[in-house]
Amino acid sequence: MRNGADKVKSLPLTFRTTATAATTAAAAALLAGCASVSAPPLLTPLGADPAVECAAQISPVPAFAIGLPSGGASIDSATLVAASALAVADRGPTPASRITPALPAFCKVLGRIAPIDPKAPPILFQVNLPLAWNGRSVQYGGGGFNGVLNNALTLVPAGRFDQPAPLAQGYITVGTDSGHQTKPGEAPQAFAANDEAFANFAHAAYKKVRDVSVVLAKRAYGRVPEKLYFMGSSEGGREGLTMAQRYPADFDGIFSRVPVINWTGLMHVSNRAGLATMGEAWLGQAQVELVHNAVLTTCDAADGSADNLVANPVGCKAAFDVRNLQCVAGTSGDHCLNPAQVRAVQTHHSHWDAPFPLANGVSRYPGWGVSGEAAAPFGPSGGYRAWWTGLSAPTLPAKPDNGIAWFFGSGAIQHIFARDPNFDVRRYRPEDFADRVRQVSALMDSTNPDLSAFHARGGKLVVLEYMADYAQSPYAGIGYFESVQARLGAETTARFARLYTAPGVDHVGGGAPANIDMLGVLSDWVERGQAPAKLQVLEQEFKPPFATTRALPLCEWPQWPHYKGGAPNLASSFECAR
Ligand SMILES: [Ca+2]
Repeated sequence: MRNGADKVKSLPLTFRTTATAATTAAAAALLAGCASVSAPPLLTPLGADPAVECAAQISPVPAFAIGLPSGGASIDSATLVAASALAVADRGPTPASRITPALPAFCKVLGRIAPIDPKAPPILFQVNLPLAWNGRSVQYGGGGFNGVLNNALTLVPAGRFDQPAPLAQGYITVGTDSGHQTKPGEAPQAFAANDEAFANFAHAAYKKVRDVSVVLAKRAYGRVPEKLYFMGSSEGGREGLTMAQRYPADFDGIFSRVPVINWTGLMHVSNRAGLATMGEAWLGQAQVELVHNAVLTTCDAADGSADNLVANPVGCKAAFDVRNLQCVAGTSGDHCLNPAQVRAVQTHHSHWDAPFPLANGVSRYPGWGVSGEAAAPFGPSGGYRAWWTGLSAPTLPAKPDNGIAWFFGSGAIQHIFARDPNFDVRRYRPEDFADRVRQVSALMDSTNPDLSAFHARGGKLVVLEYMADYAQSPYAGIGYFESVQARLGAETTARFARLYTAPGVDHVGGGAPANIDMLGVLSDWVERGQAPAKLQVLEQEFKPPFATTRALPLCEWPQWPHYKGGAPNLASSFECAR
């Protein structure tokens, strides 16, 4: 993953000091004068001398300042980093990863939170302190199984390419490795052998790092953040929901993009996805394109606009029947699917039922949807090949070019549920590990529909699902949101939470318009009481000024963008309706 670290010049610290933040009104007014006229934020400088103040961050944070049983935090380094310029890479694992946003000079604080179990790894964190602070913070969520330090310097999830990163807007930004570092050659799930490391990954690390970051803010600027935001995608989206559910007092605004909500279900259905494509059931590139094109033939024009976008993926899933692609008896080849391949796609589209209730009474993981099946597999990644089928049929143990679902799912069964790295997942049955499955589900699944405490404290939540996501099923997020509505009532839910769905977009934001300034949307809602309305998602060029090539209205579930006439790349040509 690219970041700005290789582009910035670090200024070594030559002295230490105990100076506290100077927040003189004159300096704040001077800085505030640079902001917009309508609502100038009061910017707080990082001390009269930022180098001195940055160096002062080096002192430890005691365990009692952390709201969970914990060791204390120590600061490894506090470094004033020079400003860095915008850069765009030719390729990257995700669209947003190609953009390295411009950053102003800032104070980079690296540290670690000591574990309770001496065998557990520390929780590493990075807190970036702007030289002119807007009084708020943004904590970044992780991805996959984490295990790498998130530097919180990138675009936020779904962020527009043409907008500044939060740090450049004056936010403190916060990232963590969630309490383990994945070592080269080691399975990404191996860390879970240690219970404290696993609990950190599940929820505790994000809470502990949040509490440390508040102490650092107070130390640096003389006051705690007025508003705290959490923005995460995928695993990071799960972390955001987990914060709203477990620590409802801690964040004011949370954005969960493509969240891995029912984590236990997803790991089981991902393992199933690999098993379903072993042997002759595996789909190669020709078969993937066959399914993709058949979906487009069935559904593209049927939504009103033949624009290579399936705008109504729910209706399309109901209309599409993969059995129509089955080879007639006695034939085979790239123009049709063999019966095993047809069954594999049917399995992929169908739900998975746990043999007993998981956390919060959830026992079903919904099947995947349709559209975007043949999206390019790597850089940016999407479609069946990246997540499901890979570039070769699944093997045991998984090979690097197998689908990520198999890599993640079979590894999770082995390392986390069966707790045997060599376990043969072909004979796995959840019933045989029922206690452990329930234990993991209680830790990991962010399926608690009771967000009343988060609502009562004024918290705001936005969930965004991409409907061509093959890493996790967008229908899991839809199911979760409907469970919140069922619990709290649709009217109450609408006062503090929204679910949006964007058609044609893959897990990482490619394939269709996906970009939106959700930090701006959230802060308008949290700080000015302006609920989200008339949102749009953009597809943008990968070069400054990042011109918009296509836009769509971003519709609240269960609406989707209906074509009403005009150029199909303009949002004004569509309207949200059921
Ligand atoms: Ca269409």
